[in-house]
Amino acid sequence: MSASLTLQMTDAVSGYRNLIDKALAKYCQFGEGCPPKLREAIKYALLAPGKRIRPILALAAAEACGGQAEAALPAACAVEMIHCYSLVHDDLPAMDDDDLRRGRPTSHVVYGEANAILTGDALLAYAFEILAREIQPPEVAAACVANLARAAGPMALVGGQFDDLAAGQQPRNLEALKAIHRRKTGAMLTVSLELGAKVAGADEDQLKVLTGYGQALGMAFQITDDLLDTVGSCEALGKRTGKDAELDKLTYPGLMGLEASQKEAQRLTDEACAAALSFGEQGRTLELIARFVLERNK
Ligand code: GRG
Repeated sequence: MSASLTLQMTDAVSGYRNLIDKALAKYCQFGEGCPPKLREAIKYALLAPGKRIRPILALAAAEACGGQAEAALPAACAVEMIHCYSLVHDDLPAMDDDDLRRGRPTSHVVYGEANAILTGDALLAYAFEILAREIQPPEVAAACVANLARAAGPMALVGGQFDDLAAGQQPRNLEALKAIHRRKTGAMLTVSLELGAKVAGADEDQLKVLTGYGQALGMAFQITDDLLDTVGSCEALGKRTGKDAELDKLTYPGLMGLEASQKEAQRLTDEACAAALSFGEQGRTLELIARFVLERNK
């Protein structure tokens, strides 16, 4: 990644990251009834050094639509909680069986399998509590709950994961691959933007542009993820590489080759950038995020 893009990106999102990290830490102060060990396991998973792309997208979308980033913080934290739950469960021995995530041993390695399952369950439920309790007005809260539940549910995240795990029994073609990525990766990125926009009172046209941006970004993100699993470094990524081949997963480089995959990721990134820039100056951060997703090495 170019040094200048790294600098611009750090500059544009470090304020967002600070807000998000402080809010996530605040949400980890559980009251009576939450066992101390469970609190520790939740903090371990949620406060680990991830890229925070989804919550950053929520805040950037709120601002692109003329709203305040702070008002979108509960929505931003809720999407990161769902994302972290999905990572903890994805790493379990029954799923991808990983021992390294975000540069650290995975939750089940540190806390045991049953406790890692419960950590994910807790994050899943807590995300919805936060949305329902903290988003105002109540109609917007209800819309956010419904959208996030859909993105995390059987027709999106869980359905995509289900088919991904059964990749050996799926048709091995581009359509099947795209259908998995749209649900497993794209839906959570797109809903992050939608929630931020809804809190900011976005209109239908703004939501439509953001959905287009999210879909292109989601696919570019996943192609890059596949490429990094093939040619990236375990050290930079903080997770094991070569897992896709080991698990016989359907991937872009596997189906299209490296060069065509890189070209397709570039095309989708250009599409996302054009959508972002239709917001004018207010869409600059979204444009930077799209370029970062393409050029990232972790
Ligand atoms: C268990 C329901 C359920 C779903 C799991 C997260 C997931 C779905 C699978 C992880 C494997 C994978 C490669 C998913 C697609 C891309 C993705 C979600 C990568 C991880 O997200 P990043 O790169 O991670 O934003 P950080 O750690 O930076 O937040």
